[in-house]
Amino acid sequence: MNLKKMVGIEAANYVKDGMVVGLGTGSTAYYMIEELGRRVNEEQLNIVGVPTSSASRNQALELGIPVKTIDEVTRVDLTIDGADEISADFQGIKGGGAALLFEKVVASYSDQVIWIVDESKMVDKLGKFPLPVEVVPYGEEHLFRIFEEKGYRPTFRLENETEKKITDCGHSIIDLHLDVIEDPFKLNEELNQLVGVVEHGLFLNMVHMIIVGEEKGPNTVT
Ligand code: ABF
Repeated sequence: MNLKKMVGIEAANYVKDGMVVGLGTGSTAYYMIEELGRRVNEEQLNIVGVPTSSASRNQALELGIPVKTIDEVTRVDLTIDGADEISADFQGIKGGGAALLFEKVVASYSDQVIWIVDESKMVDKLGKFPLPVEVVPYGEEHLFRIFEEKGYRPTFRLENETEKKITDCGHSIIDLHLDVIEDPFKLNEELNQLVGVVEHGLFLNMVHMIIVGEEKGPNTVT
């Protein structure tokens, strides 16, 4: 079975009747949303979804899952989302799908967070996957230069050959090609202090459970 589909379906089992559910983004979260849609339609599961991107919102609506924005709920019971890399100490890089800002907002107001990944996402140390930094376009060239001077090997995320990628919030994304992040907490502090940085893809101490898709079956790690 497709490993992403396997963990998507497995994670959907943690959703119970009456829950407010954060709906992640990406090709793994896609399967989780599909399964929730099936349960809503076939099992009369009663939930409210809080999507983390326009793509997930559209998918949920097409499946008949009721949705609200994060500001229309007081709390999210459980968020299920994908990730790009997870280190041995359960810290993560997210944002390869450019939805990191909404993903981080929704996760930070969630009682429980589950990440669903195939086994290729599990790494010893973070950093091989380029770290996305979401920035305000006004002044972005200055941030880009600062990252270059620090040796972070920045590149602007592109939509196509000529245009920069613009997020759901109208921001740009600068990817940092770091190879290894020795101290994610220090880098987190450093990035948070830069004016014009809206958010970045380091998700530290934010996950409660990880479901890893392995050939032999889903492996749940808490
Ligand atoms: C989102 O989708 C992200 O934060 C992450 O970038 C991506 C995971 O990708 P996929 O599930 O498509 O491999 O959750």
